[in-house]
Amino acid sequence: MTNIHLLGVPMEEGAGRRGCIMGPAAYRTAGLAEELAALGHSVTDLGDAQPEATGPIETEYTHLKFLPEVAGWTRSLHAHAHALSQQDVLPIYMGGDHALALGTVTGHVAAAAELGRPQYVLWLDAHSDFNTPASSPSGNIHGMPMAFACGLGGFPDLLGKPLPAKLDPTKLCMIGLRSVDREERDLLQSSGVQAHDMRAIDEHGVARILRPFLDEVAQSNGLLHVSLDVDFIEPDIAPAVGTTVPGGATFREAHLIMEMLHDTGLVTSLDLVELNPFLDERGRTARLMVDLTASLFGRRVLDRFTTSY
Ligand code: Z70
Ligand code: MN
Ligand code: MN
Ligand code: MN
Repeated sequence: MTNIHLLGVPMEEGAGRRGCIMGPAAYRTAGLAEELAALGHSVTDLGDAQPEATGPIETEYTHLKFLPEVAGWTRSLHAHAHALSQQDVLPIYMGGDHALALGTVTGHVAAAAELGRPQYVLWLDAHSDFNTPASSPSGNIHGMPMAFACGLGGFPDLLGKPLPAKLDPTKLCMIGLRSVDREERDLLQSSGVQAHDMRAIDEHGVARILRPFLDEVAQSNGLLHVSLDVDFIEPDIAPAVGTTVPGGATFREAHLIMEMLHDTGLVTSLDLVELNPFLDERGRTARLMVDLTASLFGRRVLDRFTTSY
């Protein structure tokens, strides 16, 4: 039994189009809390977070969109994540666009550093979201959170203070990549991120990619934050997302990852991001995200006492 705390993050300013603000309401309507409770967990819905008020944020990068709004969310979510990590709870951040990870990931990294434990991040996304303000072609800040968390240069004062601790890029594993900008790719590869594109899934399967990373987290007594972007999944089955990229993870690949994560018991926090209910078809994407979350929290077909066939 896990003590799960749900926190709504109705933000959309990091994304290129509107609608993610409705994400938390869609997860509630799709029954996320009820499904997790039905699996035997204790579930508390904390309601929705609010952004901090900020003044104008200085930067030479004038193409950054909604910078004061995103900074307000980053400061608020960093504080929420830091505080939640000091309770005996597993937070689920119901987004909201992926810029929310500017706050959630940096808050968990800061808390892990205080504990003296390594913080790992599993990033399930079509995009690496590893742009810096200088490399970003769009100015959409949801394309940048992992570069920010790893301490790359050029960012304005999003957090209202220096980063308390940087995410070690070698402890960041990305699976599902199929849309990475040119300069972003150079940053990603020179930083040493464990980046896996869709070709890697085709050649090896998700289990062979994920297992060594989970083994590493376990062996180093690490904490594990999972950040699940809707566009990780094939858009034919998960259409409610602003940036659809064909060739995504299948229903079965996505569920297998969730089941493997559950079996390890390693996950300590979770983002559900980029759901845009305005673009959904009769709630199917919201329901799929709820079902995937249920797999991560123990829903299964058969109990497995052995992994060898
Ligand atoms: C592009 C950019 C992005 C999500 C789109 C796209 C980033 N690399 N991230 N959708 N979730 O604008 O930086
Ligand atoms: Mn993303
Ligand atoms: Mn602290
Ligand atoms: Mn994405």
